Amino acid sequence: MNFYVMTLFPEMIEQGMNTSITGRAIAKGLLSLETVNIRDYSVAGNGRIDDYPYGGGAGMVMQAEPIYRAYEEVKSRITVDTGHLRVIYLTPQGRVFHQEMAQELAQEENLVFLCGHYEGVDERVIETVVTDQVSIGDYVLTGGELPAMVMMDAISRMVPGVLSNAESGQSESFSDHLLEYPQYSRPEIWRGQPVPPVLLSGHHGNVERWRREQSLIRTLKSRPELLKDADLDSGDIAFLKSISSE
Ligand code: 6GU
Repeated sequence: MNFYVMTLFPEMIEQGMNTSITGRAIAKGLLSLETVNIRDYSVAGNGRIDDYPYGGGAGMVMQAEPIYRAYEEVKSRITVDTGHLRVIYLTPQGRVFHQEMAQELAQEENLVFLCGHYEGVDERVIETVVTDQVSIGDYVLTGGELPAMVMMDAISRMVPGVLSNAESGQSESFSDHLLEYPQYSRPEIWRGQPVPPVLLSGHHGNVERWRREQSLIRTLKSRPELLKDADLDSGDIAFLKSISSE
C-alpha cells in the first residue's frame, strides 16, 4: 500500500504516520508514505496558494492550479497505470467514513489524499482530480490532515502483515456490528475493584457467554442502531429482551 498525501502540513502527516504501528509498517516496507507540499506548487512562485472567494464572503479559498500541479507530481511518481487511481478529498461534505470503506480501500495499491484548509478548495480542481469525498464524522475540523491520518490508520491495519498475530487476533468492534466486551488484567483486585469472577473461573463456555452478553449490553446502551446489522442468534435476542425489560 502506497499513500500519497497532498497537504500544506507534510511534517504533521509524517510525524503522525511514522509513529507506533503504522511507523513500524513503513519501516518494514509494508506501507509507503510520500507527502507533497502544495505550497511548493504556488502559481505566483511566492508560496501563496489561496485567494479571495468569487462572490465574496469570509475566508480564503485554496486555488485550483497548485493542487493540480501537486496531483501531477503524485501521478508522475506512480509507475503503474493510474487510470483508476483513487484520489480522496477530506471534507465534512463527504460520505462518512466507516469500517467497510477502510476494508475496500485497503485493496488498492495506491491511494492519494487531498487535505484542504481555509474555507475550502476551488470546486473545479475537485471535479477534475477527486474520485471520493470523505468525512470522518459530524463535526468541523481545521483541516484535512487529521482525517487523512484517521483514514490511513484504519486502512493500514487491514493491510496483510501490518498487525502482528497478537494484534489482529483480537475480536473487532464493528466487523460484526457489535462493540467489544470489557477486558481486565492483573491485579485481581485493583483499588478495591475485583475482576468479574467468571473470568477467573476457568470455565471457557461461561467466559464466552459472559463476553457475548457484555458486547450486547454495550451495543444496546451506546450504539443500538448497530444491532439491526448484527448477526444475532435466538439466545442473543432472548438476552437483549431480558435486559430491555429491566
Ligand atoms: Cl474530512 N475535514 C474537516 N475539515 N472537518 C471534518 C472532516 C474532514 N470530517 C469531519 N470533520
